[in-house]
Amino acid sequence: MRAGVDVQAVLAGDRRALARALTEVENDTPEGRLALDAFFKYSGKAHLVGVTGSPGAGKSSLVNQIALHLRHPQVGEPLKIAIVAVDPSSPFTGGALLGDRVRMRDLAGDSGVFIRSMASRGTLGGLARSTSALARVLDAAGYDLVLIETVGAGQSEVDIARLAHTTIVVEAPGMGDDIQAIKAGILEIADILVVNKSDQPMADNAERALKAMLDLAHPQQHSAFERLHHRQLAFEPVLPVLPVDADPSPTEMWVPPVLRTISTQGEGIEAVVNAIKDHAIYLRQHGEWQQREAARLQEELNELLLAALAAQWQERVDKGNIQRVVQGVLDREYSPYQALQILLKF
Ligand SMILES: Nc1nc2c(ncn2[C@@H]2O[C@H](COP(=O)(O)OP(=O)(O)OP(=O)(O)O)[C@@H](O)[C@H]2O)c(=O)[nH]1
Ligand SMILES: [Mg+2]
Repeated sequence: MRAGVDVQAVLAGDRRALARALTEVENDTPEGRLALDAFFKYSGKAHLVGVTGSPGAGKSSLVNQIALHLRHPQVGEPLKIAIVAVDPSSPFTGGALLGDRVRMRDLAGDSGVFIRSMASRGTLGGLARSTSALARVLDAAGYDLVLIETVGAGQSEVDIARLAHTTIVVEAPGMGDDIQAIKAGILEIADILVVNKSDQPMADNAERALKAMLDLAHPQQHSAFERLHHRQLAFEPVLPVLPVDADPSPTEMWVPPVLRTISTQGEGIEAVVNAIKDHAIYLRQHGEWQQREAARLQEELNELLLAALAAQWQERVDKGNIQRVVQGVLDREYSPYQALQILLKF
């Protein structure tokens, strides 16, 4: 017999129950959906930290070191850490998972760490949704910090920045001119920039290039989150967008630090951990933490509503009729707007 998700056991810290819950949620089963509903009210506390960057830049090594550091702090209590590795099953990076597991062994056996690999299957949108759902379960399960590793590639980078409170972009030296090409895009998403493999030659160049890019960037930039969400909300929301009472001071802006690390030797990690903590403080002090939660939840609701309305409409309407109207547009018989009027009457 198949047991469902034991929400209470997950909340009580049962790792096997958690693993099972994550599987159901990742597979988007009916049990998984019910569990997500039940977990929702316990979520909203964890600091979600995205780690992205080029294949092989050292993301897994860095994540490993950050987790180790937070588990063995010099002062204070160790945080409970969850790691979600979005398994890059792309042809470029296939096979990285085994390596990740090997490096993650430093953390194995620590009951305050939970590591989960996720297969990146399905559509990008689906991946973003399931990453967000897994993070929500881990958050509800009491993990203080959820590190989400994903290979930087266009949309997935933007998705991670929209999900995470703090986005770390990891680069390695020796990419020469590529670093310029690393697209001004990373400035849109990076809250913390890391030049990993600084034991290698060209680390200075990489650092300089990143700093130069930052200097060139618009000085008025707020955090990555703000830029993305303002852009996102430029889309017409279907639901009213409720304002959040927050007034970020324009005099105090988060400037993404550029930090050097040697993840294989654990060097420079403390500065990264401090930057993560500082960023969380910054977000909270400027009301961005709350704004971001609000924006994310409202977007989610908006998306669900749009999808449900479209599905309802499609169920109601005869496919043949839709096709005829679409054909009418292709034949220039109706304009798209006229077609819409017809479709809405079906
Ligand atoms: N010299 C040097 N090698 C490093 C450093 N950090 C990581 N590496 C090595 O670089 C390789 C890739 O490291 P990973 O941590 O797997 O990189 P990744 O970005 O997670 O890789 P993918 O997930 O496959 O994109 C491994 O062989 C690491 O041992 C570093 O600071 N210095
Ligand atoms: Mg990796």
